[in-house]
Amino acid sequence: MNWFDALRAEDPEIFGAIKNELQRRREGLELIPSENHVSVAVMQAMGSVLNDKYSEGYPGHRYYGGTKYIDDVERTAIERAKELFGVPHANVQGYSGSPANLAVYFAVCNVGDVIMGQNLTDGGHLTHGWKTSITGKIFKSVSYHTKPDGYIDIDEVRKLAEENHPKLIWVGATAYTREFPFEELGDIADSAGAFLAADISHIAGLIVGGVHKSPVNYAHIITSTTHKTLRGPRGALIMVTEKGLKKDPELDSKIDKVVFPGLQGGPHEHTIAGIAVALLEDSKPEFKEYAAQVVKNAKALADELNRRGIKLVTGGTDNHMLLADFSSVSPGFGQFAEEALDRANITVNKNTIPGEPSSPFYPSGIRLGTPSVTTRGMKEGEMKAIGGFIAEAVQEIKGYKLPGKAERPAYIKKFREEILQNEKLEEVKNGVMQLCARFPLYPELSM
Ligand code: DSN
Repeated sequence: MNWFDALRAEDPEIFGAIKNELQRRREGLELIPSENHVSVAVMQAMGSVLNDKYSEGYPGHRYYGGTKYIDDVERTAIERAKELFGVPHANVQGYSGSPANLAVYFAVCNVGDVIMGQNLTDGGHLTHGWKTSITGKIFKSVSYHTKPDGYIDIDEVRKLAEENHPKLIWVGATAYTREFPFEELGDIADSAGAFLAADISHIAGLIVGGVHKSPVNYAHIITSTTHKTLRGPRGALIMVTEKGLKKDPELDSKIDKVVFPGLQGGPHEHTIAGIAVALLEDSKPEFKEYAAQVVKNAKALADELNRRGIKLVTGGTDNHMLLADFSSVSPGFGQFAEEALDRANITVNKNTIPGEPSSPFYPSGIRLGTPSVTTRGMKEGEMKAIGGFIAEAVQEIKGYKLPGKAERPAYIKKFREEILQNEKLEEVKNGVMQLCARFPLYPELSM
C-alpha cells in the first residue's frame, strides 16, 4: 500500500492540503531557522499505533494498563537523550518548548519570584519572561539586553542579577546569532544563588554535532525543543545536569512531577518514539558532518549578504542563524521583505532587531537559517546563489515604507498586488525552483 492511499480515499481535502505543502517545500527554500525536514523514519514513528495509547505516568509507574511497549519506547528516548547530552536525567514528555519551560519555572520558583531572561526584542523567547507571556505576568520578570554591537551585555546581566536576586536565570534565545556565554552566565547564577536554565532549542543539534559549546557544565537545567536543529518531531526535552542535582538533589523528581501530573496529562508516545528515532540519527557520524555544514552554510550566506550590502545584526553568525537588519531601509520593512521573499519561494520570518524602532508585528528585520537547506544537501556554493536571490528580491521592494496605522491595510493590499505582478520576483522564483529541483526533497514520498 502506498503511504498516502488511505488518506487520499478518506479525506481528499486534508490529503490535498498535505500534498500542496509537500510541493511548496519541494519547490521552495525553507530558511526559517527553527524549521527542518525530518527523515521518513521519524515520520513513520509519529504516524504509528503509539498515537492510540494512554500512558499517564512514567516508565514502570503508569496509571494505565498495556504500557509494556510504550515503556520500551519512552525508556529508549530517555536513555538516548541522557547519552547524547551527557546528563543524568531527562524528561521527554513535554508537549513542546513552551510547556517544557513552564515546567522549569514551577519546579524551582514560586509565583511572584524574580526571574531573568533575554529581552524579546533583543532575541529572547516569549517564555523567558516577556510581558505578554504568562511567564512575564506571574513572575517578576527582569530582562537583560544585547549591546549596540548585538552581543549579550554580560555586564548588564551581572548588575541586574546582583540588584534583583533572581531565583532563575534563562540563557538561550530565539533570534541570537552568536555563541552563548554559558560559562559567564553560570558564574553569575552561582553568585546570585539562582538556578541557570539553558534553553538550547535552536542550537541543540549544533551542540550534539560539536559545533557549539555545551551548557552541561554551567547550567542546572537544560531545555530544548526537538524539531529544530535536532531534526525530530515537535516535542521537548527537559534535562537536569550533575550541577543541577548538586544544587538540589530532588530537582529531577521535581521536574517530573511538574510535567505530570502538574501541567500535562497523557504523554504523546508517538511523538516520543519519533524523538527517539531522531536522537539515534543525531548520534551518528553523518549528523556531525551535517551540523558542521549548517554552520559553514550560515557563514557563507552571511558573507554573500554582507557583500551585497545587507546589514546583519552582529555582522555575521557563529551558528545556524542570521538576522538581517533593515531598519536603515525603513522601520517595519521586515513585513515587506518576508512577503516579497515568500512570493519568490523563499520562506523566512519577519523578526525584531535589537533596539527595534517599529513593533513585533511590523518588525524591521528578517530571520534566516540554514538547517533545512543543509538537510537537502546544499553547500556553500548554493548559499552564495541564495544570498543573491535574497538581495535581488529585497532590492525590488526597497521603496515600500510602512505607513501609519490608518493607511496600513490599503497600503499592504496594494503592495501584495504589486509583488504578484513583479517580473523580477517571478524571475527570482524561477531561479529558486531550478535550484530546488537539483536537491529533491522526500523523493521516496509520492502523493
Ligand atoms: N519562536 C520560535 C522560533 O524560534 O521560531 C520558537 O518558539
